[in-house]
Amino acid sequence: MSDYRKGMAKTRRGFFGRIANAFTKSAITDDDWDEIEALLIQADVGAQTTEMLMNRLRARHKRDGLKTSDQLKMGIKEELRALLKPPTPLNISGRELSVVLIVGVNGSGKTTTIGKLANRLHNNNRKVILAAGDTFRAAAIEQLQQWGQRVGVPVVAGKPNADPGAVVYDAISAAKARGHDVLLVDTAGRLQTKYNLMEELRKIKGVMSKVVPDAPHEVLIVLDGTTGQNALLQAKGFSEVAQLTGVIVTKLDSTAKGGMLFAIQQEMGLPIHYVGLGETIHDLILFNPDAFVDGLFEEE
Ligand SMILES: Nc1nc2c(ncn2[C@@H]2O[C@H](COP(=O)(O)OP(=O)(O)OP(=O)(O)O)[C@@H](O)[C@H]2O)c(=O)[nH]1
Ligand SMILES: [Mg+2]
Repeated sequence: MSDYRKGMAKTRRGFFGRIANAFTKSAITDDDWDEIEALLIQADVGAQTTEMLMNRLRARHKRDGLKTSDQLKMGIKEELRALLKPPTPLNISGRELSVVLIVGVNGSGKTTTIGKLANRLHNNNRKVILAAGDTFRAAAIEQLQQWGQRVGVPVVAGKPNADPGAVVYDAISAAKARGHDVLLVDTAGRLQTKYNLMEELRKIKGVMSKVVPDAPHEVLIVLDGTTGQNALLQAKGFSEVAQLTGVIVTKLDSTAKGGMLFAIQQEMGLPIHYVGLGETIHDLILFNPDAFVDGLFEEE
């Protein structure tokens, strides 16, 4: 809980804090409802999800006679909480080798997240290995190798501009030969609208399933928590090509919004596994819906 309180200070001072402050008057006027609705939209909750929330809140207001600002604040917290599913563990156990493909647009935090996730799994006694599937961006290979060193896990890499499918093939072979049980595959950032790059992703997936028939076992999109509604378009675009299985939201420590998570769960139905609350190796936290909603509103 305290990780969320600390990490989400910006979010709390932003739009959700203003929602909480909207509940300080004794009587709730029409203007107040409009203000709450506008703030939810500005906090990136999304038009569709906001409308549904407002309807539920109004119904609740009528039914339960929510009068004090505290009651209404509790009401909105409960309704927001109800939009979030409890987290599910990653599907990376019970087989010889589990393969996790990490995808997303440029700079969303993929490589950093792989480093942090590798550290978590390594500390849980998993035999982790990393694949430097971003052969495109200069210095991407070194960046992943540095994470590998920091965590203490091997990294399989090719030459700059090598075919990422070939690197992935080598990494799976190495993982099997050396008895590793989790392979995390980094990929180059790409816009979901770029056809050729999305086809490359399809090819990478194809290579995986050729070597390990049911791989990849997880396809996780890393979404930058400061992106807002565009994150939904990213998730939809990547899902069409790479059949996403889950989401990691980074940089929640750097946004005054954070409502994107509600829209992602409501409209995509994808599980959110982890959130990034900072740049250090320890700043990847299991997604906790209760702590997240508390973190949006509660004062220290
Ligand atoms: N504040 C904060 N910064 C983060 C978080 N996660 C990643 N970053 C930063 O975001 C920047 C980009 O991270 P990368 O991991 O390189 O992103 P990427 O998606 O691999 O980028 P490309 O490979 O270029 O597509 C770095 O400066 C990271 O330190 C987070 O949870 N919080
Ligand atoms: Mg990267």
